[in-house]
Amino acid sequence: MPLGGVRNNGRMVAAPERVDVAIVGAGFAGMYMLHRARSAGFSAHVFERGGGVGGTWYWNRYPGARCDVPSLEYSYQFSEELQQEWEWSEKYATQPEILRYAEHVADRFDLRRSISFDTTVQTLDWQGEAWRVTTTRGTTVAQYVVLATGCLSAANVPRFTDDHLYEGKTYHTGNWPHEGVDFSKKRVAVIGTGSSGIQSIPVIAERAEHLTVLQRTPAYSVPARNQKLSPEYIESVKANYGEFRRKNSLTRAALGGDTPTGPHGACEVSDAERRDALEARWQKGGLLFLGAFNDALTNPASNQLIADFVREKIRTTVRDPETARRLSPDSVIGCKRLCVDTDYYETFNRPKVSLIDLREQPIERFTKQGIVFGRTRSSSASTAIGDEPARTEIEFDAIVFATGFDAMTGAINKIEIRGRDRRALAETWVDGPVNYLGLSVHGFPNLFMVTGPGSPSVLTNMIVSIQHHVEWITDCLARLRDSGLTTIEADVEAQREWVEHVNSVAGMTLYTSCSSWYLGANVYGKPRVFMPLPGFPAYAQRCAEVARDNYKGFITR
Ligand code: N01
Repeated sequence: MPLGGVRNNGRMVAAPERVDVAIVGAGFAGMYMLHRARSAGFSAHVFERGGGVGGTWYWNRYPGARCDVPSLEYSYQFSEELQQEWEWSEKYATQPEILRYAEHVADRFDLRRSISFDTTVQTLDWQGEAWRVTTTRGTTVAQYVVLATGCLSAANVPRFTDDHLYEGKTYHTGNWPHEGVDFSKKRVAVIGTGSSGIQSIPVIAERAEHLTVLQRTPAYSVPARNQKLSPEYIESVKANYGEFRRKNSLTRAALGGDTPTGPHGACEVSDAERRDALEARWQKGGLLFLGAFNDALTNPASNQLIADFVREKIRTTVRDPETARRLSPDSVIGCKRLCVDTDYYETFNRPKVSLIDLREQPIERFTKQGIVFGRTRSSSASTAIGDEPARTEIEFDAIVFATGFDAMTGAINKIEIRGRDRRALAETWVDGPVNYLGLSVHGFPNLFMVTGPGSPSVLTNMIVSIQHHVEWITDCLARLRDSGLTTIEADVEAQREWVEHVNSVAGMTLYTSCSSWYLGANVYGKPRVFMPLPGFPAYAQRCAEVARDNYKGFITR
């Protein structure tokens, strides 16, 4: 069952035989790493499997794809000229606009001459003093390697019985054809209702003859309230961009400094006050909905009240009570990443959209024309969902997999990485991705991760975390050079303490209470370890202290 491919729009740049810093990935992390390393006087080269820059925004071209962090925040802050000259058009930028921005950055900072596109890094071998980087096109020796591989870049494509028999078109949201897909006059299925599904479903529904949404777990979604940005608002942010950025970096998720988290717990206020606070955030739209109260992700009772509010919104939006019931999650809100939508729940009021709850009607097998759905005991009383009777084959012209990613470690594990004593990273990580500061792994000298497991990464505005990591890594490399040192590696004891710290911070929250991709629970056989560290400001402070303390917890030689 081949999934739709992508067109290559890159150009070929040969990699040097030797380089100070080899960078894997030309997304926002890899591009900035290249720029920063060069600016610090290092030779650097990027290897990118795609045909262009942009990383996640290069691959995720599905209908409706846009960022759910406001564009004035989801952008680099390292260059005042760049942030002043670039004009975002909407509160939440679309994928094409973000990709244009990435391309602009690549041109503006003359990055492309040091990027080999269409080049996949296959193995990394530590040679005692440097890394041998083997790609699909050759070999380069690098003193340092930076993995800028992205947290959500290895597509998760679940296998189903007889899926090879299906003869219609199949697509994964994270690997969308560059030429786009015309769904008009097509009977389409979307599998998955995470952020990608929730963004694409309303847009696919516009064109498709019929859309069937296959939902395993309902997600919580809040309205985006996207809008054009007014010149006055842009000007007001740009007039004091530094302060705007500073305020954002002081929040837990490094975003939304202008809308601070409410000062109370949800149980500490009256019903009317709670409703007003939640309604105000609902009307404003976006991820900061969860910041109405300061204990949304620490107090189960508060979380329940916030979840009740959203369930009521679903009930009052979706006209068919059965469909509304099926769309209503019963889990902890925010445990899986909150989704942000435009007309998601409203879409289920369209006669040409149906919902199949896979917990009641599981996918039994694929056929030449479509999917056969089974029936569970709990669903046997009701044999129909929307127009579709239970235990039946439904024909589809196209099936969209919005089934997510092997997050945080997936792209790293695709590379065969052998460190000191030829030990494989996959072996070191067999019980979970041990690391120090989310930046480094014991036994793998001179290897850095950008927004790796163990760092706040996906719980934050990614660009803030990326910029922080890149700057920390570059400063570290410069300090080593200035001190006449050539290798750095995480100390095993510091690593053990760090893993314990991440687990204990995560354990104080409700994040660990559901089967999320943060825990690796969406990928069969993946160890269940909560990977990101909640809380950007404390993390950034710790990294600064480590650096000030001569890279405490690292062994340097
Ligand atoms: O992936 P997901 P995503 N059978 O893992 C279902 C970021 N992002 O691509 O919940 C049936 O969230 C799965 O069901 P379940 C953002 O951080 C950001 O949507 O596992 N269903 C779930 O419904 C986001 O969190 C933006 O039971 C199966 C869905 O597929 C992250 O990327 C936009 C299945 C996967 O949801 C990932 O989002 C898009 C199976 N075998 C993404 N396997 C923005 O900035 C999986 N599913 C807006």
